[in-house]
Amino acid sequence: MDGLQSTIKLNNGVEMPRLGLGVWKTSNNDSRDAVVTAIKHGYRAIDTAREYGNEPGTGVGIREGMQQEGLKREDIFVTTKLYNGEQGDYDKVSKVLDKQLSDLGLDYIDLYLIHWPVDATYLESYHALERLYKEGKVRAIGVSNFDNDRMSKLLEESEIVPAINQMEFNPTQQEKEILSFDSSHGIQLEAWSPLGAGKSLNNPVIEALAKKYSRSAAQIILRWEWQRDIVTVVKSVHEKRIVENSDIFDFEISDEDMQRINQLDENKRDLWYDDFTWHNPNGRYGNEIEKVPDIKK
Ligand code: 1BO
Repeated sequence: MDGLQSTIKLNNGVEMPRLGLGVWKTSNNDSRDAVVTAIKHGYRAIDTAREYGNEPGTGVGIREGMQQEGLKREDIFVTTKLYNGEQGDYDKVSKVLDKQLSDLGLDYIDLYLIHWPVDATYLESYHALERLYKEGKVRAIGVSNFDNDRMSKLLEESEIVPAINQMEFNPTQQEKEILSFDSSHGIQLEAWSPLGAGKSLNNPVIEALAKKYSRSAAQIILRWEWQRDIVTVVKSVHEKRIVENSDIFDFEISDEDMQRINQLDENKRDLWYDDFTWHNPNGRYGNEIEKVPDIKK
């Protein structure tokens, strides 16, 4: 039976949970609490990033959640990302990863992604990730926000095919070309902003389907993504929503209704690399790095 512990096999054989908690735009304290709550309710995948500024809080949440639920490290799948201003050669990236591991309080990462394809550095950075993967510091490597041109170049000039491309994906942004290109190369698409920053929740088609299936709009969208075989990370810091977002396994959207959602695609991204520079972890999209209390022993 499908559930929060259902996994997908990545192209290197590693099993990754198909639905997880994301902590973008969340403070350290809120990340810690959300992660503990999510693990308590069965989530097994946690997605953070250096850029979010909340790896310390997320790490405490992971360790506290594991302790409370009697889980082992291998029961949780942790994703984090290499931030734009810290991309570079192996020596540089290796030090950054060590810092991220120390902030998270973990000794390996399950999935390490290049957060954005900084044109001057993404190839060199990916080669560094390949080496870190071979050294066993990360169990899988991948990218985020790579369009087909950048992905083609990466594939031509590297040895290991990325396991994941994490993209903005939701009913109004379905990344058809990227999805098709990535799938044809064995790269799994993963959704960030799966609810379209809340916009898709008020879409009349989604609202009508929510009524028809007696589900929330968020559940309809997350179930649609599930049936599309998209790996998804969804953010919430509220226990009720964390539970609601994962309660999508006891109903199925019909083929016809799946098509109705597929037709909502406007191919419009909310955020794209070319629109901004993004080098400050405490800047426009980051949180202040706070002192976060360690887990209660
Ligand atoms: C702009 C950040 C996207 C999610 O990682």
